[in-house]
Amino acid sequence: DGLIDLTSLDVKWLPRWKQKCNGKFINPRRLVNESNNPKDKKKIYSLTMFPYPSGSLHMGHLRVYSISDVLARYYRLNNYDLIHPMGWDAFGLPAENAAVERGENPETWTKLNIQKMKQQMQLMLTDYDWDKEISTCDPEYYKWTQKIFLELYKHGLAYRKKAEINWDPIDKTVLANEQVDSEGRSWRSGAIVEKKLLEQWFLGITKYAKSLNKDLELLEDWPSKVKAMQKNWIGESNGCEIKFEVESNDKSIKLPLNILDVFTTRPETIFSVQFLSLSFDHPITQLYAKNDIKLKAFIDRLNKEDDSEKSKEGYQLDGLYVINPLDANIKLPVFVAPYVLGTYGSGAVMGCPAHDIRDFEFWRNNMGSDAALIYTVDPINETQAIIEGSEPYVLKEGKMNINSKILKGLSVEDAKKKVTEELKLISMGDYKTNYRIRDWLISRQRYWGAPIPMIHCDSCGVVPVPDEDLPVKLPHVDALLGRGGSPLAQIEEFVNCECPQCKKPAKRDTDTMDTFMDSSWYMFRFIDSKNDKEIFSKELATKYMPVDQYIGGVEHAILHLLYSRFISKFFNDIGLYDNKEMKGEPFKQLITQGMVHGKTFVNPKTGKFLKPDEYKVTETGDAIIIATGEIAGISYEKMSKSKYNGADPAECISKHGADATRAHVLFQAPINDILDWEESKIVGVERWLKKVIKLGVEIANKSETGNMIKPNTIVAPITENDKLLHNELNKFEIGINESFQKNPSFNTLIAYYMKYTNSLNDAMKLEDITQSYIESKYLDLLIYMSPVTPATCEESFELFNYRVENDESKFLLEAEWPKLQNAVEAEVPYNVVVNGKMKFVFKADEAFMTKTVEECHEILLATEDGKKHLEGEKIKKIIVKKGTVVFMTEKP
Ligand code: ANZ
Ligand code: ZN
Repeated sequence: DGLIDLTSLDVKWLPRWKQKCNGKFINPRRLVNESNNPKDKKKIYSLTMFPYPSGSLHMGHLRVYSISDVLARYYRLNNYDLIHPMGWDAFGLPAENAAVERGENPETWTKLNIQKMKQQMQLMLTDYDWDKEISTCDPEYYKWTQKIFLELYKHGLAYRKKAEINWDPIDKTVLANEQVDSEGRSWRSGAIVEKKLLEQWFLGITKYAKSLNKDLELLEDWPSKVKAMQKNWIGESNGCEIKFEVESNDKSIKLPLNILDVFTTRPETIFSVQFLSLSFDHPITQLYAKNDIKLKAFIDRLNKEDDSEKSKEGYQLDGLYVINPLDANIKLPVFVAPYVLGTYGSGAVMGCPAHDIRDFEFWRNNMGSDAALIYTVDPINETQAIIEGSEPYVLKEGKMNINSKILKGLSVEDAKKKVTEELKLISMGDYKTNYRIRDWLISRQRYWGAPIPMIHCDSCGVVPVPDEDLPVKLPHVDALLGRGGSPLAQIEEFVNCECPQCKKPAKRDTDTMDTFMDSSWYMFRFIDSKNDKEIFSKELATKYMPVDQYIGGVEHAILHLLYSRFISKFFNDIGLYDNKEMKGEPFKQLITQGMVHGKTFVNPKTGKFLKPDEYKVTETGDAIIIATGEIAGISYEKMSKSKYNGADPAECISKHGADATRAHVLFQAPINDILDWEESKIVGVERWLKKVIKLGVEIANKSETGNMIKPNTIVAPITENDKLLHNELNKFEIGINESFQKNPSFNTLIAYYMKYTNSLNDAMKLEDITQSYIESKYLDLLIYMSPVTPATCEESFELFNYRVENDESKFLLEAEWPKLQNAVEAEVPYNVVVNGKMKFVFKADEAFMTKTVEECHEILLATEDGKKHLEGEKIKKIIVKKGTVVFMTEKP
């Protein structure tokens, strides 16, 4: 097999396929599909998350595009009406930053990268619908992104608000909350994020919070982990809104309101409430801060401090108190407290130090350690008892005690209901559902994005750009100079314009949109990417949406998927397409591929990562540090430059060929799991592919038909060995088919291919086997394998005369997916041995092996030979093995 060079195969076949397809695509099967009547075809929209055009494909891309391409080729073989597009998520910061560094235009950089990546994708033999290609930075695309913004605006879902925003001091831009990690750092630059007040554009995703949460239940084919993350992000919380009357001893203070709303999930603790806390931006706080310098100083100080320690601090508002709505005798103090979020609920919280740990600590810190606690919930179970006075009872199960007055004796669940009903009766409270999700801040003070299509006029205010003036094009700049501020604001020809309403001079909005906006709707545009009249055709979108299969990384589990769901539901609601069944959900099935980890070598003493020239790997697989002779630590970790553990897909393809690389990446791990990349293990796949080709040579040489069997010809098994082989292959064929369905599993798929190959190989050594049957099955194997290793399959098919003599222009890739055959009745010969002597041969079907020995005895007794040798014998022992039945009789 040293003669077979796998790396030459894709190089040989790619141009031939391409030529056959007139350069339009690289899979000749499409020609067959196109000539079929599309009416009776079932649609499949198989979408892979489109990449950011960084310039080079990484191993994660190799993995996800292999998965998506194999699925697409399978669908083509099965005659689906398939959409399998590819495009570019091309706006965004990296291009802008790269452009600043190089002193050139981001567009130039982006276009070059797109070209490079497209070429690399072809080297992988991926077959995408390039006729549908889109790039989000193309005016023909972002014209529609702007139109969608205007539609949102028209429907009250886009608005401007002065907001305390997250300011990234390195990238000099505003970030969405989602782009700030739990440590308060920018997801991109890593800088500690600062707060600033700016007018910003928001999209009203919170109006969709309820349906975004509820409709997760329609997504049966999404990983439950992703659904849980979405649910958590939306943060639906069911509770009660309670009204407290506010009064001030100081009659000179005119309160902005005399009722304070609080949101609570524990209304049953109403009689445990010992204080109320307000957020910094609550109207009452704001009012007091105007006259109270100490309060203002308190707020300023805590606004600057880190989150961790400040939660216990409070500032009591002098002379202000509230009244418990269920007991007018209870008057409660009011604090301003940093732990109360201005953006959640009503920015006011009822404090229950006896039943909540945060309230307990706050109370102790502000009122001293002797301040009494009012417990109203008792544990049911003694093991849950607490030391009263020194800790809160925080469990949400229990029984209401005497302190809780009208609730006494009730369970927590019943008390919750009762309190809410009581409050409803006196109009002092009601059931309330809150969501943690905030509206989507989409303004970016950057250049490389879709300009927000709005105009600011001194007389008319904010005016939308009329449809006929779209797109608002990004002005061309030769080079971006620096990272400061908002680049568009510095380009006067862009800023200065005419107000569409009054025609007086006006100014354009100089913000661009968050790139998540570009990617929130691209799956719609793919369906109708050339439409220059509308965002997309309603008819086509109704036909092809939702996406049947969305393949991508789990890193998009929250934001991108949530934004797409929001926009897709909005399209459905305003009638841009109809998707009643799935309530506007854009993705039916979500397949999340795991990360690719690289083999990482580390010096165990220093913890430093080793460069490739700092260690060598021994035959046993250990790694030795060259400088010291010590053994290096080996682990698999996320690939990164700093760990010297990266692998380059293009390099792997040039070394091993596209087929082996694709098969290896799929074989090494189930789709959802982390893939520990080890290039050396590719030899296993290479050995198999060479075996397939060698087997083809052997079968072609032995052919009785002159190698004239056409792909997809069914040859019936004739001999017993044919039948046994048939049934064995049949099991693998079932496995192969299942590997593509519902939850694709490509590591098992390739294991089935290997078993299939071995079975055919073994069968070639048998005497009583029909060559034309083997030949037909070998061609089936090639078709089955072709989604994964198209070049190897084409090369093997070339050995057969059918192609050479009949039609040189025919490719294996034009064949159809083989129809699954049934198993046949096959008989296996058994040597029947009695007391160590072989007496006769008996033939039985495969079910014989599954019977009990007693049943086997009976079956044999019913045969002629059996009667002769076994009748009347007293049997001591029976053994049934494949091919033999052994009897021991009692010695006569
Ligand atoms: C009284 C109470 C008693 C509470 C108790 C908890 C335990 P989720 O589940 O996240 O909705 N809360 C309400 N608004 C808040 C705000 N703006 N900032 C900070 N905390 C706020 O949490 C709801 C609970 O968080 C509410 O229930 C309220 O405290 C607090 F033993 O009310 B609770
Ligand atoms: Zn105007």
